[in-house]
Amino acid sequence: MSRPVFKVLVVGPRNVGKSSLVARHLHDTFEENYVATIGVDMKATTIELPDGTVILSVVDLGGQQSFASLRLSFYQGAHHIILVYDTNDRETFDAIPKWFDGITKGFCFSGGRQLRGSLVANKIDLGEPHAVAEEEGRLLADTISFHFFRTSAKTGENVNEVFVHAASDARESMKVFSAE
Ligand SMILES: Nc1nc2c(ncn2[C@@H]2O[C@H](COP(=O)(O)OP(=O)(O)O)[C@@H](O)[C@H]2O)c(=O)[nH]1
Ligand SMILES: [Mg+2]
Repeated sequence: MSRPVFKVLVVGPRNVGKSSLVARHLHDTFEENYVATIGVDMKATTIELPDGTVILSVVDLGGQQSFASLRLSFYQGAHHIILVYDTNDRETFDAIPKWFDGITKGFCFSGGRQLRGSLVANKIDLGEPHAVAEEEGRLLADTISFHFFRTSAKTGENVNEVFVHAASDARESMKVFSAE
């Protein structure tokens, strides 16, 4: 039986932990030393859902401004967007609406497809008080109709949940789509 493949993008400002979340999910590892993602990194992962296996093609997009037009081309056809900020760095949270706008512009709405995604508050292991309160994150997630997660790539808390949700949400979107 063929397995459905869904395209998932991990996006957001630099240094928030995008690549770390992907590495935690894929290899269950964590690296303290920062290595900037140059351009784009693509990985595939298999997710077992209760009603079948799906494959996610995970695109980890470098946050540098010079890659803005490259990013735009990747947004097209994405099934789920994982938008990440650092819960201890307010600037990264304040930048999220701008990122969301960029995604909306690049995303192709053809055929009535909806933009679906998750808003991820990462680095919750760094302790209270966080620069961005949990409630603010939830409110923003509600505003853009994204699912909200609080994660730590360092401890692994909630990381797999994000990818499992992305997989089931992506598949759900296809059901809605094909039912129309
Ligand atoms: N304490 C802590 N540090 C993290 C976490 N996630 C990432 N980092 C660190 O933050 C830095 C940036 O991570 P990286 O994944 O490269 O960010 P990216 O630019 O968004 O891909 C690295 O030094 C990571 O070790 C986390 O959940 N907790
Ligand atoms: Mg990176």
